[in-house]
Amino acid sequence: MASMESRSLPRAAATSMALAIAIVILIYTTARLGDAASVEHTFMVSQVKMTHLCKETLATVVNGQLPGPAIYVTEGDSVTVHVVNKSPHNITIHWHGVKQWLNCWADGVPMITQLPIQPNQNFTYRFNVIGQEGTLWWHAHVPFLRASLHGALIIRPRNGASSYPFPKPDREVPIIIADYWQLDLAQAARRMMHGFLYSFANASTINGKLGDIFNCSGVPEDNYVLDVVPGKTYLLRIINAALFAEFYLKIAGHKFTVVGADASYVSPYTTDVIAIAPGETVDALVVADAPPGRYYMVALPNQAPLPDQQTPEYTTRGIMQYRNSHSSADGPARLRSDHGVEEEEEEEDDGSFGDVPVAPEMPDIHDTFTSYYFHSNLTNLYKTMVPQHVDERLYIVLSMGSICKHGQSCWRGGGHNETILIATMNNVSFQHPTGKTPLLEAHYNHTGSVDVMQELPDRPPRPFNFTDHALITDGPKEMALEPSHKATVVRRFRYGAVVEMVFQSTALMQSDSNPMHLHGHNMILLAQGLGNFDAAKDVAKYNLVNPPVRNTILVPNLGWAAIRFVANNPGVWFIHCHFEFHLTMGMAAVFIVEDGPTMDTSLPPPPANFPTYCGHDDNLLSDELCLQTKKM
Ligand SMILES: *[C@@H]1O[C@H](CO)[C@@H](O)[C@H](O)[C@H]1NC(C)=O
Ligand SMILES: *[C@@H]1O[C@H](CO)[C@@H](O)[C@H](O)[C@H]1NC(C)=O
Ligand SMILES: *[C@@H]1O[C@H](CO)[C@@H](O)[C@H](O)[C@H]1NC(C)=O
Ligand SMILES: *[C@@H]1O[C@H](CO)[C@@H](O)[C@H](O)[C@H]1NC(C)=O
Ligand SMILES: *[C@@H]1O[C@H](CO)[C@@H](O)[C@H](O)[C@H]1NC(C)=O
Ligand SMILES: *[C@@H]1O[C@H](CO)[C@@H](O)[C@H](O)[C@H]1NC(C)=O
Ligand SMILES: *[C@@H]1O[C@H](CO)[C@@H](O)[C@H](O)[C@H]1NC(C)=O
Ligand SMILES: *[C@@H]1O[C@H](CO)[C@@H](O)[C@H](O)[C@H]1NC(C)=O
Ligand SMILES: CC(=O)N[C@H]1CO[C@H](CO)[C@@H](O)[C@@H]1O
Ligand SMILES: [Cu+2]
Repeated sequence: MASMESRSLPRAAATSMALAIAIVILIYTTARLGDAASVEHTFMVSQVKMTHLCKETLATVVNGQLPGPAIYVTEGDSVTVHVVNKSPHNITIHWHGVKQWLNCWADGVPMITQLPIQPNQNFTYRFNVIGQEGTLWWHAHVPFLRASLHGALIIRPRNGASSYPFPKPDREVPIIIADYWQLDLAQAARRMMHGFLYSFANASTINGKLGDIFNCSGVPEDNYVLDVVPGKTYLLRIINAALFAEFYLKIAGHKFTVVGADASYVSPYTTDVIAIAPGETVDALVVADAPPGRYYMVALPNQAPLPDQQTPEYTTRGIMQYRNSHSSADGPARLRSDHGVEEEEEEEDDGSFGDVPVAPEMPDIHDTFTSYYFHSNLTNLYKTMVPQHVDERLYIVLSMGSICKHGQSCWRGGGHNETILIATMNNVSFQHPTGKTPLLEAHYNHTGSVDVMQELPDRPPRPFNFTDHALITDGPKEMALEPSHKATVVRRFRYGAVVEMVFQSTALMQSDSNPMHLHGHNMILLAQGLGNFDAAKDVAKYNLVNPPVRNTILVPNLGWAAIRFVANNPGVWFIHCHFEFHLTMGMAAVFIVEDGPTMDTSLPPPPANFPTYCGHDDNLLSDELCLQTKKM
C-alpha cells in the first residue's frame, strides 16, 4: 500500500508554496482585437526544501511547484510572464517550441538573446502564440537548472475543443516526465564543464512524483495517480523534461493514439508504447476501456547498448486508476500483465492481487529500435508544405571529442586526466559567449564580435566512417579522431533561404541518439535512417508529401535524420542537442537569420525596457548600476 500522506514537501515549503500560488496573477481578459486574449503570469523563482529518499534538498523552482505552473493559452493569444528571480542563480526562461516570430528578444537564451536575469532582478517576457496548437513547454535555459525549472505550455484551438482534428477528449492531462536531483544542479553543471565526470540524478518522476519504485526506509514514494472514468477519453500531453534520458512510456492494458507532437498534428497512430526524447512533446489519446482496476503507467529510460558507458538512470511509475476500483473486493478480476490472455485466466480468481496494479511489459532498456520505429511512424496529419527548391545544404556530424586541459598535446588513453571531454558539431564544440553583450544585441547594433565569429562548417572537415562500431571504445582509430576544439560558431542565412540539413550521429566514444532542437523555426523531418547518410540512395526516401513538423529532431543512435526549414525568422537562434550533458559539453551552434527587405521581414528593435548592455567592455559600472541607469 502506498502511503496516503504527502511527503513531497515539508510544512514550511508547503506554506510558501501556497503563498506563491496566491501571488500568481492570472489575468485572462478578452482583448479588443478579434478573439485574442492576453494571458499573464508571474513566475517567482526561488529555492524550496523538498524531502525525498530520506533526504532534504534545496530545489530551485517556480512558484514553489515542481513541475512549475502550466500555462494555458488559446491559439492567437498574447502571453506576458513576469519573472522575479529570488534564487541565487542567473536564469532565463525559454519558451520551448514557440516560434517567436519577429520576436527573438523573448527567446530566453542567456548571452545569446538576453542578459541573464540575475538574483533579485526581474524580467518580463512578452510573446504571441500564433499558428501552433498542441503541447509545448517552458524551461530555464541555463545549464542543468531546467531539471527543476520547467512546466507545460498548452495551446488550445481558437474555436474550442470541438475543433480538434480527433474525437473530443473528456479530459486533458499534462504528463511531465523528469528527473529528481539531490545534487546541487549549478554545481553539477560546473563540474561537467570543467571536465570532471558526469553527475547523475537520483530518481525519475511523473508530474513531480517519484513513484513507488523509490522509497525512504521502505516507505514508498507517492505515485502520480490519474483517476479515470470507464469509457471516457483522455488527452495526455506528454513532455520529456529530463536532462539525460529518452523514455518509453506505457500504460498496462491500454493503447495510445498519438495525435500530435511538438504542437503539430500527426496522423492518428495507435501504439502501446510512446518514445519521447528530452525536448519532445507527444499528444496522445487514451480511452479508459480496460476492465476497471489499477494500471501502472511506467516511464523507462533507455540507453545506448554496450560497450557504451552505462549511466545510472531510473524507471518511474504512476498509476491509472478507475474510479471506485480502489478496493479489491468489488472489482472484477484483472490482468496481472498486459501481454497475454492466458495469464488472465490463470489468475482470474485470485482476489489477493487486488491492490497490486497491473504492470506493463516494457521494452528492453537497450532497445533503441522501438524509438526508431515510433519516430519513423509519425506523419503529418495534413499535406506538409515542403519547399522543393533548396538554397543551402548542411551536413552536421554530431560527435564527441576532447581538448587538452593544459594546452599542448595530450591523449585520453594516457589516463584521461589531461583531457576534457567535449561534444561537437562538425568538429567544433560551442564556446558559450562570455562577453557582456548578448549576441542578439551585438547583431542588431552591428557592434561587437558577432560579425567576425568563426563560421560553423557546412560539412565535417575530415569525413570518416561515422558509425564505425570500433570507434565506441578507446583505440588507435578513435584516438586519431578525438582531438577537437572550442569556438563560438555561427552560421548566417539570408532571409527566406530554404535550408536542408542532415544530422549524423556518430560512434565516437558513444553511440547516443541526439535530440536536436532549433529555436525560432520548425523543421520538416524528411527522412531518417541507420548508418551513414548516403545521398545517392537516401534522398529517394524523403517524404515530400506529409512529413512531420518538429522543433526537436531525434537523430537515431548510429543513424541520421534529414530536415528542411525556411530561415524566415530574423534573429539569432540557438541550435543544440537537448541532452543536457551534450549541450553543456558544446553540441550547439548559433544560426543568424538576416533581415528581409521589408519592415515586416526584419527584426524589430528590442521591446521597451529590454535590459541592454550599457557601455563598452571596459565600463566599470556594476551591472546593478548599469541597469539602474537604464531604468527598466
Ligand atoms: C551572472 O550573470 C552576470 C552578468 O552576466 C555575470 O557577471 C555573473 O558572473 C553570472 N554569475 C554566475 C554565477 O554565472
Ligand atoms: C520585481 O517584482 C516584484 C514583484 O512584482 C516587485 O516587488 C519588485 O519590486 C520588483 N523588483 C525590481 C527590481 O523591479
Ligand atoms: C543521489 O545521487 C548522488 C550522485 O549520484 C549520490 O552521491 C547520492 O548518494 C544519491 N543519494 C541517494 C539517497 O541515493
Ligand atoms: C512502424 O513501426 C513498425 C513496428 O511498430 C515497424 O515495423 C515499421 O517499420 C515502422 N514504420 C517505419 C516507416 O519505420
Ligand atoms: C594523470 O594520470 C597519470 C596516470 O594515471 C598520473 O601519473 C598523473 O599523475 C595524473 N596527473 C594528474 C595531474 O593528476
Ligand atoms: C563503417 O562501419 C560499419 C560498422 O562498423 C561497417 O559495417 C561498415 O562496413 C563501415 N563502412 C566502411 C565504408 O568502411
Ligand atoms: C578536428 O579539429 C582539430 C583541431 O582543430 C583537428 O586537429 C582535427 O584534425 C579535426 N578532426 C577532424 C576529424 O576533423
Ligand atoms: C545597442 O543599441 C541600443 C539601442 O540603441 C543601446 O541602448 C545599446 O547600448 C547598444 N548596445 C551596444 C552593445 O552597443
Ligand atoms: C532511500 C531508501 O531508504 N531506500 C531504501 C529502499 O528500500 C530498499 C529495500 O528495502 C533499501 O535497501 C533502500 O535503502
Ligand atoms: Cu546530443
